[in-house]
Amino acid sequence: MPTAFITGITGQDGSYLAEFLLERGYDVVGMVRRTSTLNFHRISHIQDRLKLVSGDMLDQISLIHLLEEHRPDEVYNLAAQSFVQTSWGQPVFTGEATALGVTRLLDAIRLVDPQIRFYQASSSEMFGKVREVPQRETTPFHPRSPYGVAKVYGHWITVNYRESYDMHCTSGILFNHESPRRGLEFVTRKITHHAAMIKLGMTDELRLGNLDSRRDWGFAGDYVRAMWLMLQQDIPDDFVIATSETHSVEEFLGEAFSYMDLDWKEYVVQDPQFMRPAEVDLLVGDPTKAGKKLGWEPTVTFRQLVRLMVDSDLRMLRNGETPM
Ligand code: NAP
Ligand code: G4F
Repeated sequence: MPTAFITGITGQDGSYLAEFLLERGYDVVGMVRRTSTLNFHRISHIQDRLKLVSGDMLDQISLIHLLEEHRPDEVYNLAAQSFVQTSWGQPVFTGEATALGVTRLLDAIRLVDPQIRFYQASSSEMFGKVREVPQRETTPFHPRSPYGVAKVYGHWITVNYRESYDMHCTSGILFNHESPRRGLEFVTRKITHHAAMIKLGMTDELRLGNLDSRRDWGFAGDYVRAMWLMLQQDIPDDFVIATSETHSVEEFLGEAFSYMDLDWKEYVVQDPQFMRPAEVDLLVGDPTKAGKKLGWEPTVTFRQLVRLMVDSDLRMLRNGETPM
């Protein structure tokens, strides 16, 4: 059985990737950081099939020891301070976790076993103020937040270890991907969760920032499959993963609210606290290379994605479940 080591296993993508790899017969080792209260809600249904181990992207020794002990074949680096808005308030922490954390992990692999295959969770936020539409692997980067800057560092250090040490290091440049397990602070989940609460009479207001920005939103379950496909290639490379469709925040609102026969204009209040110092106005990816080389394509449409998230939030709220 191959062994996979996942950082960020408690997050949205970590939970879907762990499910995916377990189904393929992998032994899955997930790194979690110590917290005063458990936050395993996204992986509680598979927890007995995982090996959860303690470590932190800020702590080099923990990474080296964990790799020495578990000797994985594949490492998926999903851990990051991943919320763009927070990165202005905590730029140094974001740099430590999201940028330098990648080097710590790559160096740990180089020391313990340079044959380990490595996946880096790069981001369409690197394109920022876009220089080309749609964005491809060759589109120049122009990040617009400390998070985006940190991800550019993570991307290039991954390329650098590939070129310097001939290691199997791959960077997946993933566009926004969502699911019922998306954090409540991200705009899609914030919208679907509030729309469901409004439908159930639990609130009558949704406070948002910029409604004009456009994103290429796909389904997280599809995107973790792409991560695995990338590490099965003989030659490591960089891949854009996207749907090639773009929609505005306002369109997402319209889709979610109209699905429940609600008019979003009656409930949404624009609030300056959710505006960003610098915005990424338009993201839309070109996944042609992933289609050709990996045989990857998305299976969930924009409308299906919105509806499956709304349905899940309605169900959770009706059942009194703690939101994921
Ligand atoms: P997420 O839900 O925010 O999960 C982030 C994970 O990183 C959590 O498990 C978190 O642990 C962990 N983490 C944070 N700081 C850490 C540290 N210092 N040491 C160890 N673990 C740490 O993010 P996601 O949406 O699953 O995204 C996964 C990765 O893909 C991230 O790197 C993100 O930046 C990147 N990405 C995401 C998207 C997207 O649209 N979702 C698009 C492109 C790239 P806790 O649970 O303890 O906080
Ligand atoms: O949902 P968001 O916070 O996602 P954002 O900034 O695009 O970042 C996500 O996708 C990246 C990939 O491109 C990942 F790398 C990153 O880790 C993360 O997963 O915001 C989307 C858009 C922004 O333009 C934001 O200004 O929605 C706008 N927005 C408007 N009102 C809001 C709000 N965003 C949030 N989070 N909350 C609001 O109230």
